[in-house]
Amino acid sequence: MTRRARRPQLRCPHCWTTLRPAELHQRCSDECGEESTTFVTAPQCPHGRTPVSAQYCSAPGCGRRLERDYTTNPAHVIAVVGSSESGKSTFVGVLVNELRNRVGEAFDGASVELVGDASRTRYREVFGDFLYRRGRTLRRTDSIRALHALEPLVFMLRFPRRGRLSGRERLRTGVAVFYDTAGEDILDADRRGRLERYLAAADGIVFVLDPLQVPSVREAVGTGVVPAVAQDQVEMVQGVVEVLRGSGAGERITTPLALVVAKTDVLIDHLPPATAVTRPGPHRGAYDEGDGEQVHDEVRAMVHSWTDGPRLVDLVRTTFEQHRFFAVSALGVPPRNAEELAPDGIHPLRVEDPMLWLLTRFGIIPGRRGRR
Ligand SMILES: Nc1nc2c(ncn2[C@@H]2O[C@H](COP(=O)(O)OP(=O)(O)OP(=O)(O)O)[C@@H](O)[C@H]2O)c(=O)[nH]1
Ligand SMILES: [Mg+2]
Ligand SMILES: [Zn+2]
Ligand SMILES: [Zn+2]
Repeated sequence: MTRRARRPQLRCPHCWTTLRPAELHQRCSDECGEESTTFVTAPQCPHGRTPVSAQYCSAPGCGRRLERDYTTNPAHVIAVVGSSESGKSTFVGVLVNELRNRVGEAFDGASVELVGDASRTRYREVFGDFLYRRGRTLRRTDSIRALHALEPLVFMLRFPRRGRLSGRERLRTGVAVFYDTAGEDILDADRRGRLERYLAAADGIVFVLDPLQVPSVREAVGTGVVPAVAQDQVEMVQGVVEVLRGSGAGERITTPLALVVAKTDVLIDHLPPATAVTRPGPHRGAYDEGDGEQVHDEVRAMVHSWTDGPRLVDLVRTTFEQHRFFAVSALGVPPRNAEELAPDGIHPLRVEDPMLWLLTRFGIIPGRRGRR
């Protein structure tokens, strides 16, 4: 397993400026009551009082708040890309909920929490309230979401990990930063510059493949809620490759790529009888590599059978040093219509798999080779 050397510097997750820790700003606490309140990080404010613990980006025009968890732990940036309406936002929204609520159960003593009020508010307003309180789909026309586009969701991950030699349990911590891009970002030349910066900074990429935008699949599954768009999935992956190359990536791209077939609930009747895709993920206390490989083989074969599938499989094989296929259903069942979710709620299937695989790449959780 290759793990990238950690960078000594820190990057602002909002403006991507690289900063040295000593360059970060701090602010006076409310009690200080002085007019001029921003200063270069120091134990005390210029007025001799204790500053707020958070630090702030010192890049001109940014000044965004960086939580302590972010500035003191190695950060792993995960970019979520894919065509319009492929299910990226729903995937992120459901995954965050699963990580916060269920990962502690599967990984004894682990916790995953959104960091800072900005991330928590953004999650609630953009994802959580729609999906879990109002039973609504995440419509891209929604103005709140447009406003928050490309804002990061920052998580703190804490996983207990037993030292190989000492046998002692220590907490492995890491920060993951999630970006949910919009489908248009890949194809629109004006937006590519921004996407390029995010992808260049990414330590892992989740590419969401929408089976319902593939002509052969769309034909096979028939009616139901189908996306208004049908973008060429190969072209989208190709677009991401071009963006990565534009930002200086070499012939073989080293950023791990998770290719995630979304919306598997619509494929149920078309999967092989003993499919691994519809049984719940078995990852408890570690990422189960055997299961991961089985799903990978099956999903790769499925993608291969799609319209233009062989081109897609070939493209990722020749381009990405580390890639793996996944299959998830964020909702578990198709939505009732374009606006409303099914009345019995959200029952995700394998939505955590890609994230757990990436966490093994980052060295935050262990991978386990089982008997199979
Ligand atoms: N059947 C099914 N539909 C889903 C699933 N996840 C998302 N969808 C539907 O797919 C459509 C698009 O979902 P979004 O999450 O908004 O897709 P997106 O990729 O973020 O779209 P843009 O932001 O426009 O690029 C919505 O109608 C969702 O309800 C799923 O797990 N199963
Ligand atoms: Mg979206
Ligand atoms: Zn900044
Ligand atoms: Zn002060």
